[in-house]
Amino acid sequence: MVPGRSARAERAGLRIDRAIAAAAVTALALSILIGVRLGADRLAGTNRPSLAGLRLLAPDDQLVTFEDFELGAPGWQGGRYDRSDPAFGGMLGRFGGTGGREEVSRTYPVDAEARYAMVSFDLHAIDDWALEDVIVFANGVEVLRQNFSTRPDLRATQRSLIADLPWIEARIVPGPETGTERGFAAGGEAEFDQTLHVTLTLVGPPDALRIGFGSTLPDAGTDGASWAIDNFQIITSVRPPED
Ligand SMILES: [Ca+2]
Ligand SMILES: [Ca+2]
Repeated sequence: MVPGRSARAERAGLRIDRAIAAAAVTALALSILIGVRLGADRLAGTNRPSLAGLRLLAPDDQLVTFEDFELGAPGWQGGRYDRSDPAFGGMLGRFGGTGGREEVSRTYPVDAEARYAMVSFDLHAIDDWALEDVIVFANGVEVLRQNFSTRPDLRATQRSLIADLPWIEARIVPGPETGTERGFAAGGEAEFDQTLHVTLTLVGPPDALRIGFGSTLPDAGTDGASWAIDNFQIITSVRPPED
């Protein structure tokens, strides 16, 4: 369970976990093929990648938030907002290194009946990365560590590390512009930009769900390399996303 979950919800979540385990068996064969291509891996070392998908609102779903950051980034602790490059538009960012700590976060109320929370966003890695990480947190727990580089000698080892926890699934798909020069510093290939579409499915979300971000970039500034978040969405449901 996500930290903060009530005992009643944990009992319900145990039943849900078994249902998810059965569904995951059928999905695993296909997802392994995609995961190898993306280089996804579990933090504990077991390959367990999966496909990204677009979720449309169903009758049981609740839209908790959708934020495109075109007018600002209200409610984000440590947040800032940038719309200085028209190729990117408004986004939550840009940020540099945080020493690996969660320094940008927002907390959302979750309906007590919700069994799943699907958190999705675009993750931009801008300019010259050398396999440093962007880290995603759920209620303070590290759930995803994604490194980046468009340097030709480092690009092949880029990968996603998904926490080996029973209550988290992650789907990561490169956006169509990834690996090209999109904006900000326009230099050589090392300053190309990347965009990943990330979807996290949390089983048994707590009543107050905090999503946070940090990075291991060495420089707190954003001149050499930076990251940003856009199109941040949370949907909760009583149904698993595979339905
Ligand atoms: Ca935007
Ligand atoms: Ca760039």
